[in-house]
Amino acid sequence: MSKMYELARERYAALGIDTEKALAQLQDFHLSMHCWQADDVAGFEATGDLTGGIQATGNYPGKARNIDELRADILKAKSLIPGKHRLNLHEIYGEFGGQKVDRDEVDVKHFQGWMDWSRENDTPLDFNSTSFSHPKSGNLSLSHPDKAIRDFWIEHTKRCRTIADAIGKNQGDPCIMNVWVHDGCKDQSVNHYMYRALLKDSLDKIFAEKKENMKDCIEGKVFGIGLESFTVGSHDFYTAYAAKNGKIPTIDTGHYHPTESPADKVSALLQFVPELMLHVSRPIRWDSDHVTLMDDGTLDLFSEIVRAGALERVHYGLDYFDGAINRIGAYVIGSRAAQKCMLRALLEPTDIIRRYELEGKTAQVLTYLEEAKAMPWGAVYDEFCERNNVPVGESYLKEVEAYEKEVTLKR
Ligand code: RNT
Ligand code: ZN
Repeated sequence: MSKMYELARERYAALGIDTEKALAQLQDFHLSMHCWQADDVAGFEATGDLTGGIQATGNYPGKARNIDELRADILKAKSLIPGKHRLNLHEIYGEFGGQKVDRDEVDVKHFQGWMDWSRENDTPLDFNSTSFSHPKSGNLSLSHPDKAIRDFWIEHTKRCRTIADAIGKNQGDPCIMNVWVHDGCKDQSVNHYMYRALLKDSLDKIFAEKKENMKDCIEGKVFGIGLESFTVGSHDFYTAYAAKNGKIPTIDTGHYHPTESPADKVSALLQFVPELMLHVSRPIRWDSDHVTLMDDGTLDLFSEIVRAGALERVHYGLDYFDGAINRIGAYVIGSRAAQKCMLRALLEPTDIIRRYELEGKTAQVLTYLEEAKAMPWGAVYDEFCERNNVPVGESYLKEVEAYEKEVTLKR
């Protein structure tokens, strides 16, 4: 135990906070790392461009080109992140063995290798259907007026649920499956009621079959690039759908109006839905998917979860993809930043602040919130890294740089 940690433990104890308890809670805080930072959301179909209103910018050398490279990169990143974490897969990351497997043909067998990998590496998996980057996606998929196209995507998403269920069974822990579709209109349009009725109907068909080993999440957003005027799966649409059907809304922190607070959704939604999925990201001016940092928005989000006593009701996915920086570094920086936000939330002297708030003593509330910012939480995080045998502080960079030199720059 370091001297710094011992001092920190005493300072927190004086506020009634047990740092050992916070460390144990942080150990039990599992991120679902998104596989798609490793290759800028390309996947293994090799069909071409990223479409569906999302964009990865930058051309930093060394992205993963195949499943072996992707797995190696993920394991490298995981070795520099304390704790045990999950991996979030998209359907386009299946093991297709060089065959063309269309989205309505995908099968559990294409993920058998991932399931084996998951067991070997003690990394539970989560899953996502993939409606973007495909000739049949266009501007509309599950809400397409053409029944044949809708049916294609319904079949795809049903198959993804079957795969997620097999994954959940394999790992003895539910696989969290996210549905995000980009459906929308670039310009003025008048058939909104119809598109949303079609999306509702498609979702009803997709979710009709009960599955024991997976959980469904649905992710709304404000707009996508090239689909600026209208989004079929808006937040109102999915919030209502989730509340009515007991589904899990996904809060992607880049999917709201710039001054809207994703953190404020937590205590509202959890009154009506069983659980939440997060896509923690960092939007710069739009849903730009910059690497997560320890910023106010992320701190607020995790603090609201802890204050709501909802740690166990939330799944902690990451969702960013920056093609302009070292991608292993991106994983490590973002994952560690998310952990730091959670640790700071766990170390907040909330009981004291709650009492002052109920007594109407705002200066006291602000004092404790402000002073918490300068408390020695960094020493507690360093201790966490040490106990988990991963590099403390910026020393992980040496390993990121060595891996770049020896592996990714040779690609
Ligand atoms: C897009 C959504 C979605 C994707 C991933 C790749 O705006 O955030 O979650 O980022 O599915
Ligand atoms: Zn997302």
